[in-house]
Amino acid sequence: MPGMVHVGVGAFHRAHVAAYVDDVLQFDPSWGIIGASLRKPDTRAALAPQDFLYTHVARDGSGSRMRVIGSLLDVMDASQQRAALLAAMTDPRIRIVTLTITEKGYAHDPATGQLDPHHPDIQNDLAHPDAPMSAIGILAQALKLRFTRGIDPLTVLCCDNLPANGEVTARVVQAFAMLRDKRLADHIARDVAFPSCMVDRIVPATTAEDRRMVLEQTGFEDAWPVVTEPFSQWVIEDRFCNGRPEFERVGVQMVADVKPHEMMKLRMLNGSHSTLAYLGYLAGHEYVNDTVADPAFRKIIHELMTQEVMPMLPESLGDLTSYRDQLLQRFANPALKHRTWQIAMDGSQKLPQRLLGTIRERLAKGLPVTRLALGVAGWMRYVTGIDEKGRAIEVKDPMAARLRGIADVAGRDAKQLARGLLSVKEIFGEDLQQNTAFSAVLAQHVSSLFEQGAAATVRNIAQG
Ligand code: CS2
Repeated sequence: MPGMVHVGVGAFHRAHVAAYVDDVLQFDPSWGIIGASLRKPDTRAALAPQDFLYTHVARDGSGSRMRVIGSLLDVMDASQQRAALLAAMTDPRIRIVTLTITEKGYAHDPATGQLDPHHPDIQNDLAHPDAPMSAIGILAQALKLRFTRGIDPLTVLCCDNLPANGEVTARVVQAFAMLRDKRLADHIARDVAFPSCMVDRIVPATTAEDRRMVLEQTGFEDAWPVVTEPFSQWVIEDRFCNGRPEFERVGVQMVADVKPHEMMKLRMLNGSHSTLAYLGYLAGHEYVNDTVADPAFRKIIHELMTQEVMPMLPESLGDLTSYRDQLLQRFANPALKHRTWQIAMDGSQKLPQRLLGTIRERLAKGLPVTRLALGVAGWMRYVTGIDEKGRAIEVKDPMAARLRGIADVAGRDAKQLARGLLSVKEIFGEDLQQNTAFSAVLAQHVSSLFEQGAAATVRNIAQG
């Protein structure tokens, strides 16, 4: 029976939340998931012929564990099935909506977390509130229909890698509702729960090779299996407004305040990931595990976490050395082919919570930011769109054109490139461009990346 709707049925959802819910269904069948894809019909097309069942492969150097996930009851293509999706979202049996729509799906300003009312999707959905296209517009419409029909509200559970992700979601949905109808905005503020949560599982995009491996090992042709690591973590704030599964029975941590966990994960895992992605890509590494196999890269990531990130995290988290060591081991997983290019995507939406928060706190205390700034400099060098051999980089980012424009004006002038990109307020806010210590270390790193390349720059810093 359906109990949840999930918006954004990508590989991450199918490897993480859908697997937890599959475990829940063993003892409580009322929480099946109706999925929706907002942009592409491909997930529905692949999974419908196989009844939305798919193979889940968790693997590392020691082997793999396969299972079939049965928690997805349907996957709708929202652009073709909007009415059906809104009908599902207003079904009283549906009590939770989960989201993985990536950072850019929130149509917010990454530096401030506020809704961007000029965003084209938001403009579209304000003009056509009954036929929304964005996740925010769809949520607002579903909440409105439930409200006017007297159906209990939904809990909205954001599962994207944003700090205080529930608060961000609440803020943008309320701001959007306010532009439509104040009564709706008041209802959302009063009655709808938006718990924050921390999600963690590394899930590279599925490849043709993965499909071949599943066929070979199971004898079944699966159009869209997911391949992930054995590790999985989900920490949720226990604030639901209309019931919830007994998540604690399937390994989910239910807590009163998720902030320290989120901060730890975003700054340690994702901060390291982005740093490895930009510098690794520039140094010619296709995968994360190849990048950390290079001792200089491994060393700077170890130092980045130990010296620059860990001292700034809340003391309540305790000793983080084993968390750090486990991360380094997870990055080195030889069975996951996680492309640096995949993680490099959408940097404008990722840098603030992954690297810039720690940088701000350290600068305020006069502490050095050498390695964190190297990650940011790697991003600056990457968004020029030309690699170290003079070939084009396919930079995927909603701000790619604007960033490329700044890079084209700067050419190989490191200072100007750093200054130009630092002035992008949506990423760096107003403060960081005025910090001379930060712009100086950035310009120095960018210059080294231009002159010596990423591999040599990383080696020099690793040697101290
Ligand atoms: C990665 C994340 O693509 C990325 O930006 O850093 O998807 C990362 O793999 C997950 O957050 C791990 O939980």
